Amino acid sequence: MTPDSATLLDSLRSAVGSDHVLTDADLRASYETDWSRRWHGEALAVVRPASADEVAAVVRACAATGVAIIPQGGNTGLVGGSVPRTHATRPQVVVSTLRLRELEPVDLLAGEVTVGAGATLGMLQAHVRPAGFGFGVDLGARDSATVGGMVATNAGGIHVLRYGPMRMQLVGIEAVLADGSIVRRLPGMLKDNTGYHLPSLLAGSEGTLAIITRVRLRLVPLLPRRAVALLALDGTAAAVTLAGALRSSLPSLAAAELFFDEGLALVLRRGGGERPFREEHPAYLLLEVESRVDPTDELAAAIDAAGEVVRDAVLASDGPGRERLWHLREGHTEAINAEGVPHKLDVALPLGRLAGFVDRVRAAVKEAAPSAACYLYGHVCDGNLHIGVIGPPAEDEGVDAAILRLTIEMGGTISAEHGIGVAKVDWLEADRSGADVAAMRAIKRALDPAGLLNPGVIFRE
Ligand code: FAD
Ligand code: 2HG
Ligand code: ZN
Repeated sequence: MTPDSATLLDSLRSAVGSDHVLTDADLRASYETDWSRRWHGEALAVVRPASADEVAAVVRACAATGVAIIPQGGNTGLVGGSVPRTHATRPQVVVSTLRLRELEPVDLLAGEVTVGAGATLGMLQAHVRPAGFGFGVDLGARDSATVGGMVATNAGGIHVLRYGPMRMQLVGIEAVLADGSIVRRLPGMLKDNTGYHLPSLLAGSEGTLAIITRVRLRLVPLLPRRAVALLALDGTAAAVTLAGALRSSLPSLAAAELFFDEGLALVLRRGGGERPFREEHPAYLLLEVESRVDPTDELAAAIDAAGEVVRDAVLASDGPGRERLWHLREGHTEAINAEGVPHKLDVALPLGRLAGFVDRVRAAVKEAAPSAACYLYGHVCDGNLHIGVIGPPAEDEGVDAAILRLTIEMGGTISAEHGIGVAKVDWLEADRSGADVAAMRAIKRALDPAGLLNPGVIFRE
């Protein structure tokens, strides 16, 4: 250990207490490898501050010694941005937000709440439910993903078609900047046009501009009655057209999720359960409707009205039945991870091109990695497709490059909801214009001139 490192550890211990500076390799391990196991690096320490002031003291100590800071919430991110870098040019400290978990009372007049960045989505949902509210963003990692991590990645998930991504739920923010100063604006006013909107800037910044410590969020009415249907269709184009039509004809529509038979078979093989339909079908569309009154009949009528495009359908209104159907979609991520270390891509296409992309991306993967297994699934109304590839070694970028090249060629985006992280750092300039990237770099330089916050994420160092 260098004298500088020893000084830094002393400063960190006096900032947060010795119990919350983890230097032992066993204790650090779960913070150093990401959820997919593709990304890994070593940290000098993992630090667990309990307040914005403690975070500021940690940042100042790291800044004084030039040590890089890796902000981390639930470590469920899928682009390698939440763990230390393998080939780092300087020592790294993970700053975990998991002790920033305060849940303030729901503001019933404004329909808003302020919560600590380390609270999980599940904690937020359980906190606001008794007050008659729900939260507009939901995703499969709800019991681990933190609110701060979700803001930092501008997470999307299953209800974007109705409420938009995380950025659209943000009313205010508290965050620690790279110089240790604290910006705090948690006004409880949806209307606040006083200059640049820092919450919007920090949404999607992936830990490169600030450490978010608290957020003020707008809430949505709790719609407790739900029904889910799984439809068998003859392809992606039918799913896109039907989901598009249901946006206007089925006002209670809350989710429309697409998957295919390879993924369904894998989820059943890994997690057990029965096939929902006797035959295999080219595509499956899961629909969820939510309302104050039972929306089952409305959903059934919409499926009837769709006519022959629906080859088969199952519908569930009771909790266990809905969960069984949702598991067929949400179980994809875990089932693929259980097969090996996945290559994970998260793209979006203009909706008119999604079906063509599905055909072409399968061919592109076959050409780049002939023996690989490829799973496609996603949020159809957002044009957002997830691609999980098992087979090529983790460090082999060939299949990733083939998918991203095709995405750009077809006018799509290389990151729909997971971010750039380290995984797609060499692709930002292929997706965004030179002027866009120059403006982003200018913001980064202005707020973090020494490049301390999450170096190597979004931009190559
Ligand atoms: P982490 O993984 O800890 O961090 C993610 C990024 O945010 C990193 O760059 C990190 O440095 C930064 N960060 C974290 N906390 C802070 C903070 N307080 N301040 C500044 N920067 C911070 N994502 C979706 O968008 N939609 C989905 O449907 C979805 N489903 C998922 C399902 C599963 C099973 C899994 C494993 C992941 C899923 N994800 C999904 C990805 C992941 O859950 C989200 O990206 C989530 O927002 C990450 O939150 P986290 O707290 O785990 O963040
Ligand atoms: C989902 O929609 C998540 O299930 C995770 O965004 C996607 O497994 C993935 O890559
Ligand atoms: Zn997703």
